[in-house]
Amino acid sequence: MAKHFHVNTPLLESASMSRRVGTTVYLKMENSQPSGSFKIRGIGHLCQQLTTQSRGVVCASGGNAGMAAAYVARKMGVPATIVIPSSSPQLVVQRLQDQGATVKITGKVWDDANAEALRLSETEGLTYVPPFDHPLLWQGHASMIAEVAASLGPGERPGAVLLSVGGGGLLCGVIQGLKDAGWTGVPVVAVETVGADCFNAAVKAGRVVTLDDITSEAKCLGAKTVCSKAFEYSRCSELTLISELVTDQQALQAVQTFLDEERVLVEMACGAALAAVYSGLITRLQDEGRLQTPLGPLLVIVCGGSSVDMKQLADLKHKLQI
Ligand code: PLV
Repeated sequence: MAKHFHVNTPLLESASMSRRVGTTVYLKMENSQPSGSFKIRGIGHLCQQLTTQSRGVVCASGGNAGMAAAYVARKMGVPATIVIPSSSPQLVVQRLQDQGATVKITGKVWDDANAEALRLSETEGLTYVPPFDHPLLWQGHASMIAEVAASLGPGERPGAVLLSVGGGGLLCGVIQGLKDAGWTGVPVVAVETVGADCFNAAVKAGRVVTLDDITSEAKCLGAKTVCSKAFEYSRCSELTLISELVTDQQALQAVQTFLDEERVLVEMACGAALAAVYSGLITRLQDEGRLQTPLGPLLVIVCGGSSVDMKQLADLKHKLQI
């Protein structure tokens, strides 16, 4: 069996983003993973550990965890059932089926789909693959920071890391990777969209809370409850974890600017993080003294995402009146 399913992704310097924030911006291009997002790192690692004797896997997903699970299962020769909510765009169904998965649509948001996935794992004896809340996922995701460390070389470290948060798996993996690299002090800017803001809500409330609904169009950030590890990290005094929100309009605008300037199409879940550069959020954090000035290189996790094509982009622009 393959040693792992993910690929080493490029670390690219963006001239236009560097100009905007006034420091070198490095893009970790997780969009170029075989499943279209970083999710394959964690899910590949988890499946290698847990599914050697499996009758099949079941994963509840907004789309990208499912894409990763379907890809890995196909490579392992194991059947995959992916449960997605009705809010996932139709194009996701086709892409999952292209990966050989059986697709089931249940409920309105990810949490509903997850209840069904858990039920199927019980009744059908399938191995449940969680999309964001498992130590093996975080361990797998951490490999992305190890790659960055190897690319940057000795002595160079990021001034800050920028990423988006759905259920918090990417955040936990990146923090794990920063710890492993000896970069614990590097601030992490964790971005969500308004209406898919379970991490920000937990930070504000001082406890893990469950959102009433997901009202953002960034459906792959749409978990109602953040994983408790992410919340724990937000309380950890050794870490600098900054939770910020952008609007759906800012996230979508960022998708478009990124397409124009970097020639890469990502989904809104990723646009949320990119918006921190394009909307001036990073500069504001510096003005407020929450990030240093001058700032060391900004590492942007381009988490990617498959839930987008030109039609979906046009539909979202229409819906959000951009
Ligand atoms: N998406 C999960 C959870 O959805 C999924 O099932 O695919 N960027 C992209 C492109 C993503 O797909 C996700 C998660 C994230 C960022 C956020 O990662 P997380 O959930 O580990 O914080 C409901």
